[in-house]
Amino acid sequence: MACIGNMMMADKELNELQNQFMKMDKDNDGFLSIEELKDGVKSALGDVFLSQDYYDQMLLAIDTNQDGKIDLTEFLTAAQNRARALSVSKL
Ligand SMILES: [Ca+2]
Ligand SMILES: [Ca+2]
Repeated sequence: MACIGNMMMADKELNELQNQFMKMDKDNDGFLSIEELKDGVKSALGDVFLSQDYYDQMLLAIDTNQDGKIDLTEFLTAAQNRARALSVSKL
């Protein structure tokens, strides 16, 4: 697995995110496709409508190596960035 050692994240939180990633990865190929991302967001947020543009932007933001799919490292980085943004906004 890619090095995520310098992430300041609790093991429990990391485990939960890994579980979430595996749940979203329906075909178990180790990557989230845009379709799997959509399904994951839908099951997390309920029955909301988000435009194709929104998902395209989301994929662009998360997919740092630009291979068109999201690996675990990218997923964890995105989750951590979001957590950081949330904690900053609370200050
Ligand atoms: Ca997949
Ligand atoms: Ca990628």
